[in-house]
Amino acid sequence: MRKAAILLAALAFTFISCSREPYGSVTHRGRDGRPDQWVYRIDKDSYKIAIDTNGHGRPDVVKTYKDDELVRIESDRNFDGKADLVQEYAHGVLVREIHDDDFDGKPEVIKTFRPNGTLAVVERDPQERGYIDIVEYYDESGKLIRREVRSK
Ligand SMILES: [Ca+2]
Ligand SMILES: [Ca+2]
Repeated sequence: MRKAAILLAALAFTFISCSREPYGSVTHRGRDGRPDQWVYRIDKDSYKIAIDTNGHGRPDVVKTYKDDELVRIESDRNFDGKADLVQEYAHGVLVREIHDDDFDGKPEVIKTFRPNGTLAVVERDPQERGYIDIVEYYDESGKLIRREVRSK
């Protein structure tokens, strides 16, 4: 289950880097006439909106919509062409974040949020091997209440 989650995240992380083909139809251009927003249809219910936030010509934020509801935002925060933060939404509320905070292309932290927006669980893979080693549980005030270290 945990492994599947990480695999899924890894898959998600490849989206920006391996899309050599066009990012989709251009829906907006910057002042210099260069495209800075694209829409890409996945299937009849889903599409992605890709946004170039810093004018370097390729998307660094990709939002996925299903039935016109935001379900996922992938961000490339250091502009190296690879997504390093994935945020998942359910009914407009952030439920999960997958972080690659050292920008090496491998996620090391997964945060899960409660429906009221408070952080509930942090799963850590500090060695970035694709397994969760540490699970931290937080109460609604943000206090760490339990920390589990998983043995291999
Ligand atoms: Ca990046
Ligand atoms: Ca990483």
